[in-house]
Amino acid sequence: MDITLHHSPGACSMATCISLEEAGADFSVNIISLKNNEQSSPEYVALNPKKKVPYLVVDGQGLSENVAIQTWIAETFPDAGLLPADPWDHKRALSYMGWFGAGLHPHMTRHFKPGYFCDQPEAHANIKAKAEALYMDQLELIEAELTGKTWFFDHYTVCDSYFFWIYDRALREGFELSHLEYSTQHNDRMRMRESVEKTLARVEG
Ligand SMILES: N[C@@H](CCC(=O)N[C@@H](CS)C(=O)NCC(=O)O)C(=O)O
Repeated sequence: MDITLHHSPGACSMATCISLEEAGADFSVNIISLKNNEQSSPEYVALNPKKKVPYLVVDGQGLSENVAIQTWIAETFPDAGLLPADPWDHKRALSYMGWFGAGLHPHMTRHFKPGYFCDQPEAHANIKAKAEALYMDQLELIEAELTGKTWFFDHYTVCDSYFFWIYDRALREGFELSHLEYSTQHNDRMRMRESVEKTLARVEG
């Protein structure tokens, strides 16, 4: 299988990369620098008109959306056990990933790029403050889910890879997270995993 992950440093495709490492997949990474607006280059738009990362190309076929890609990784490399086997827990895992992708990520985008949403620079600080508050509300809910737990389920899953990015990105944006005890411990635990060490060294620089 020929697998290429299109990724930008700091982007949510970091979670995809961690899961590919966890799966033991043989894959290459193609850097699409969002900082340099490479997602809008004619070459990339021809590949992925959504102008987003992650984008996974497997034997010439492309797949977008973290939820779908993470599910594909887990199902293609079943020995890694990256999704719960129980049907209900399996759907709960999809629910977590849907939540991270649709319930948190958009707030982060507003914090990171307020100019995408409003042309008036004087309003940007207000957009950022609201986005941070909305993101933090959701993080408090995740903290409750993680309380007393090592991982989201009774073993490591793609939800843990995805949440690593959700937390890490907030840290990079300067959000105060230390009071989120279990989420912070989750992050510390993740940083000790080979998949995360490899990802940070390989694609984050
Ligand atoms: N719904 C997509 C969202 C992907 C997304 O928004 N990725 C960001 C990076 S974290 C991106 O590519 N942004 C392009 C831009 O900022 O123009 C998913 O969950 O995979």
